[in-house]
Amino acid sequence: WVERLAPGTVLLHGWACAQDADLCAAIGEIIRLAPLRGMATPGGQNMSVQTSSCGDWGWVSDRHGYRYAAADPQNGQPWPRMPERFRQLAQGAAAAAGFSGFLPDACLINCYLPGARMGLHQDKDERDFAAPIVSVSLGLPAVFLLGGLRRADRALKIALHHGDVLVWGAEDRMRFHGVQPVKPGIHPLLGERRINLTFRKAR
Ligand code: MD5
Ligand code: FE
Repeated sequence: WVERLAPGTVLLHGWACAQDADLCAAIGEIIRLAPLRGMATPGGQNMSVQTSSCGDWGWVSDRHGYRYAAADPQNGQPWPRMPERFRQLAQGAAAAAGFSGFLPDACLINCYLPGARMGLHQDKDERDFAAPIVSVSLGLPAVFLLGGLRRADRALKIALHHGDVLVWGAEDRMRFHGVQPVKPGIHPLLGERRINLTFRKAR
């Protein structure tokens, strides 16, 4: 079912469940070409989440800052192509949430092992804040923190399960958000991890 959490925030429960095996196979192929890796923040902290990317642009972080890069810094090669089914999934979910014509050029793959978390932050490395962001949750469940436009604003806790798709746009695009530490568990398809696909228009 479709749940509007805020004016520009829509949770599509189980939206990706029917194609979970196809998505997992595609993720496996991408991370064979561009392996998941831990990145350091500009402050020198190691992130607990492991990341990779596909599409025209990949999100990278190092001592010089956060940015989108056309090549994987680990091997100098372009990121793997974004599979057609990824683009269709993101575009369809965005349209169902009221954002038609979404054409993502970047897909970040975040892998959370038990204990991994993401601190409160805003997504502001993209050029065009008018495009929505689409997030697909797979594997172990997680508690998502949906904050406000200021860091100190109280955050809503939202349970995200396998197959859930969240779309953010308009006035909610710049909300602070994060993910609480993932609890240990075993998912039948993905095993001991949560994978999140984040689709964006980076450039
Ligand atoms: C995740 N990833 O579950 C999340 C899904 C990231 C990240 O946050 O930056 O890699 S995307 C959540 C998101 C994106 C844009 C806006 C908002 C949430 N929001 O306004 O809450 O790995
Ligand atoms: Fe984010």
